[in-house]
Amino acid sequence: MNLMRLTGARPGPARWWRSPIRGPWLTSVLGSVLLVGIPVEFITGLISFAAYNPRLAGNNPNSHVGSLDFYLFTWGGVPSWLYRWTQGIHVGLGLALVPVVLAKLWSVIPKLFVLPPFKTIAQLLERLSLALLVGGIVFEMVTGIMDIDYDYSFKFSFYDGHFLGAWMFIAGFSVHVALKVPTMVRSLRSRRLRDELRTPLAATRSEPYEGPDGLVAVEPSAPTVSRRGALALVAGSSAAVIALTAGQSIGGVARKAALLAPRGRSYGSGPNDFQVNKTASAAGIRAVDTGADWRLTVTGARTVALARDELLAMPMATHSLPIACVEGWSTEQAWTGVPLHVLAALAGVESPQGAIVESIQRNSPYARVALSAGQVHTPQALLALRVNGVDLSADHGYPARTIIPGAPGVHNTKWVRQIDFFGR
Ligand SMILES: Nc1nc2c(c(=O)[nH]1)N[C@H]1C(S)=C(S)[C@@H](COP(=O)(O)O)O[C@H]1N2
Ligand SMILES: [Mo]
Repeated sequence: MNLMRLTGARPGPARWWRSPIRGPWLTSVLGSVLLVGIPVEFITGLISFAAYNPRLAGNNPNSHVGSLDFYLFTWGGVPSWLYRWTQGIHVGLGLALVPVVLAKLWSVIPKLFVLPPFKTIAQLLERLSLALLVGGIVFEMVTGIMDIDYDYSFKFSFYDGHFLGAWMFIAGFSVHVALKVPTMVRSLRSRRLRDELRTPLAATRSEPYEGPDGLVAVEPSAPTVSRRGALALVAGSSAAVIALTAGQSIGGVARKAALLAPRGRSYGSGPNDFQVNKTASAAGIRAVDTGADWRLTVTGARTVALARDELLAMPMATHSLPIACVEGWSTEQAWTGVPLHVLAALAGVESPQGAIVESIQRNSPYARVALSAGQVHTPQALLALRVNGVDLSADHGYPARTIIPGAPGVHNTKWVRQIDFFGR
């Protein structure tokens, strides 16, 4: 395709892109995968934002949308596996859908460059919904992947951006689905998937020409890939993405296969060998802060300061609980420590309505975390001192860290210095 041809007598988009497999059937197959996948992403995403308990003062201090909180509940004593699964699915499925989205965009590319862009008001509205749809999905994929990669170079809060982007995207998505489902159903019926999967390159023909507004090229070029080949490429890419990331949540030897997982895959040896996001030195934790002079301060009806030995002498519990990071990785370990409700009672608060947990660490949005009543009441919620039978390592939060069942990873504060309990 040369420039003359591109600029010559208004060839129209259908002539620029001539792949013989581009057409309503292929677009509809890809669209039907997204029709299932996108709602799962949206719902697991909303769960994730709710799990941050934005309505609790103190959470998301950098957020502007925390006050837009429309959730009718606070995240409380939920099953410990819940967030691990919803967030693992959100990130895992989100990454696996990237090849599908790219293929879908490729399949409709003539539509994105239609000239003039609209002739009627109805077309204008459709174009606007397309802008939200395409702009929204690209924005969500880019910010999501940047967050997983620990790249916060964008100049807004990820929480705000990914949340508002999701709502804009879903608005465009809803309009698009309402407009396109009839076409999708018709197109899917026009060819059988089973037949298509048996059709080799040599027998690949373009779909019937639909006119200048359609996806099928006026003059299709000779096929270089069959439809089944294109679908296999997309499915294979998605499978590869899952294979190279799932190990970060499965753990054990599988973790070594998580080549796409941005965090290191080994953290030394022994009981403390599991994921570390932020090391003690990266968090600016000095040895003097965590040495013999360290005290845990608990406040409520009274204030009590406790040395680590005093905590170890209190009634302790051991629970197998996950840390489930918003970035999708998770890891389950056996934590030993003092249940939070025991500490609340020590501070004279018999029925706590919530708590604020503070870290020695400064300059981190999560150095101060608000917990809900349900989270403090959950018998399994711990101030952990030990993990897998040994003391916490410096990187895992020595002298003490909170482990809250079913809370997002960031709410499991490391290097805890103070806990304020509210209530009576
Ligand atoms: N003080 C402090 N606590 C923290 C963090 C932190 O940066 N500082 N990171 C949080 C995050 S994002 C997660 S997922 C969990 C587990 O992080 P880790 O792998 O660094 O232990 O700890 C949380 N607790
Ligand atoms: Mo995290």
